[in-house]
Amino acid sequence: LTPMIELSRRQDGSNDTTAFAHDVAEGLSQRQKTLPSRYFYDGAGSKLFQQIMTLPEYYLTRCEQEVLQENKEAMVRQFSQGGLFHLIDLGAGDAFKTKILLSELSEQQSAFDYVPVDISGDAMQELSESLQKELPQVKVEAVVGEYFQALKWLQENKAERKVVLFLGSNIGNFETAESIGFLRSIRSYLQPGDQLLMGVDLRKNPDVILKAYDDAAGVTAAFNLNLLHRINRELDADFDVNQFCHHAIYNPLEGVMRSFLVSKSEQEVHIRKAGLTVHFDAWEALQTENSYKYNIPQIDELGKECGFEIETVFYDSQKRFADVLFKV
Ligand code: AVI
Repeated sequence: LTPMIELSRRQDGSNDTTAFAHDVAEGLSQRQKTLPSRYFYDGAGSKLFQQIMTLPEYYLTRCEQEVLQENKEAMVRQFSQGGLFHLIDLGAGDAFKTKILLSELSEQQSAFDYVPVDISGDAMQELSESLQKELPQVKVEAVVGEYFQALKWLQENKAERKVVLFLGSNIGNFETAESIGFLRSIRSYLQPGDQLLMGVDLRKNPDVILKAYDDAAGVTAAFNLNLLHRINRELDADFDVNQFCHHAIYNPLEGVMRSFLVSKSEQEVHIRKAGLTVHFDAWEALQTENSYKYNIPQIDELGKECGFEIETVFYDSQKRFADVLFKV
């Protein structure tokens, strides 16, 4: 059996209920209510996200797939320059896109092992099994945990060469200060010769961006609203989910897509496991997600602030998305 390291308490990938209750209570007690987007990804939320990735409006996944497909040879050559390495995939999920690189790595007979990291234990189990069938020659050591827990893994294996993958524009869901903190901590566990391949959604026509987060079929709305269903399920709450709607706006000055849940009426919600009663005014907005879009000079600056230097920028044919290879 493929080894799995379990860093989260629960197998189903959901976070510890106490931490969830704490974060929900904190977010909903603020004057401008918020909920952290990392709680989108319970079982139902992860399935909805998989659906989002196939939507015609959600260009990000297809664009990144094209970037990887068209540049896999060059990427793998650049990864393999320094010999034996660990390929660490932060937020691997079903690793649909990483498999493009894994096949190419096998093809070029690179000396590496694969360390997918994800908060979903189910996803890591399925990925380990699917890789055993599809690419049995690849050595896999899946890690179940949040990003910061994965950093511990990096620390323990500090001396060995590493290539870190942070794909899918996941960096976009961090605030700028968080991005800096996160990239700096990754950097602190890396050595000269190590690399980071990071997926970034680029600034573009605001209409294109907006549609990606407000699709015609309403899958993104369901994904956003699932957060309330999850609070009902896990924290014994009584959100009337029909009394909320999804609303998304793009601010082209800041380059940020913001998503909200808006209360359609004045209402009270009881969240028993958080010991909280929350009042919503009619049309009060609760912010659930930020998705930052960047241009390359901003990414260059972000990298430099965190001790990384751009080695190569790989684009899709429409320059909607980039995978940026950094070196330490
Ligand atoms: C996971 N993350 C990069 C997605 C994004 O595009 O910000 C999550 C998402 N939210 C709505 N649609 C997709």
